[in-house]
Amino acid sequence: MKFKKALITGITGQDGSYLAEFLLKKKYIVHGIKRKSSSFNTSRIDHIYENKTYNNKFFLHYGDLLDSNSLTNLISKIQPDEIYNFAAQSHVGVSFQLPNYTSQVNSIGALNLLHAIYDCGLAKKTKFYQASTSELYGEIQETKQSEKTKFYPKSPYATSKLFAYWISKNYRESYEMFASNGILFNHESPRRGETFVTRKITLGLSKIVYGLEKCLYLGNLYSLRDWGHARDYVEMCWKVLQYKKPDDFVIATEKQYSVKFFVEQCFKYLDIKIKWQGKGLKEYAKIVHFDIKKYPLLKKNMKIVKISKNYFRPNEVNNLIGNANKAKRLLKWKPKINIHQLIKEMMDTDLELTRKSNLK
Ligand code: NAP
Ligand code: F7E
Repeated sequence: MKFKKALITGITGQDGSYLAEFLLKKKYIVHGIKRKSSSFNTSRIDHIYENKTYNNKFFLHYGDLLDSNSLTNLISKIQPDEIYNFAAQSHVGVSFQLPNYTSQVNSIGALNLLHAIYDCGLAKKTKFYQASTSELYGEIQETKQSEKTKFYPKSPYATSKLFAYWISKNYRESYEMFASNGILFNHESPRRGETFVTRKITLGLSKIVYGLEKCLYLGNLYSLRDWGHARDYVEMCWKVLQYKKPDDFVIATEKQYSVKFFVEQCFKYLDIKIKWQGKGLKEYAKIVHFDIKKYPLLKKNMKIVKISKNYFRPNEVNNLIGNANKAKRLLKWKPKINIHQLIKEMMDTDLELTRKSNLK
């Protein structure tokens, strides 16, 4: 039996790790590109590498989206059936400080990959998935954003992803390449990077509960996001490449919540009652009720969440909510995990992680 071969860029990231697990369960041979790093960067995939079931099925290679030679060499050697381009400088806030680097990796990096496929003579064989994003909608032009909504990127990150979106379409139309865009709305998990807001909240509150930190500092509490679960969404990325033709799909839960709501739900899950006071940069949440036996290190009236101007962006995307009708209809997909299940999984994992690291 011939197994399909997939190549994943960004395999050490949140989505790359979940997609690798998903494809291995589907009997794919999975190759991943990891960057050279001065410290270990494979914690999200070590468990796969160490799993004997996946001996000779899971391979890691050094490479970089900015090193086109490494991409051409790998693609020519592996001859993958599917490539998932997840590699990116993916932090919107950071992209304002690293606009040039972000554009190189996210825009030229995607082009490097597409052209490597073309140069290797694989334009008609290798399917290409581009990790596009709801950030393309930025200053929204329609209340629920679909594949037809006009883009209005508001950050170097979003603008760099706009190039990647269009260059993928260009290669589709110019060379009949199977190149598709998944326009994914925010998706989170216990493997989410620690500087993205949901993980910052679940990890930050866990550290406070265990006495390792005193306060959680956040930026804009009022931005609205459509948050799904990464494990759920990578299945969708795969489905996008199994569709009969290359196309672009919005993936979203179609439900919207504020950052403040996410914070409140985490406290609710912990069974700690808080009260918000103040406005603007002076807004804060203080503890009004909790069980001292369960949380001996907390104190009543302790200011547990404060606002810091450091976490505001020069230009904010305030309001995102997707319309995933096309994906539901054509790919027979719907999200399985709701925000409360997501919060439970993230809080439980971070509490356990903090408890263990506290014992060391
Ligand atoms: P992530 O956790 O930040 O992972 C990014 C990955 O890209 C990491 O493996 C990183 O390697 C790698 N990378 C960065 N620069 C690279 C380079 N120059 N060459 C090769 N690899 C490089 O991101 P994610 O949340 O999994 O998201 C996956 C993709 O989907 C990204 O393209 C992101 O922009 C896009 N996206 C994400 C969301 C979301 O809500 N998560 C929504 C829409 C779109 P290191 O581990 O070495 O840093
Ligand atoms: O911010 C606000 C922040 O950094 C969400 C990336 O995966 O999803 C992600 O981009 C919201 C923003 O994600 C803090 O201002 C408040 O309004 O978690 P985030 P993001 O910017 O939506 C899209 C779809 C991607 O494609 C990206 O790759 O939360 N916020 N206080 C904060 N954000 C952060 N990071 N830290 C705070 O303290």
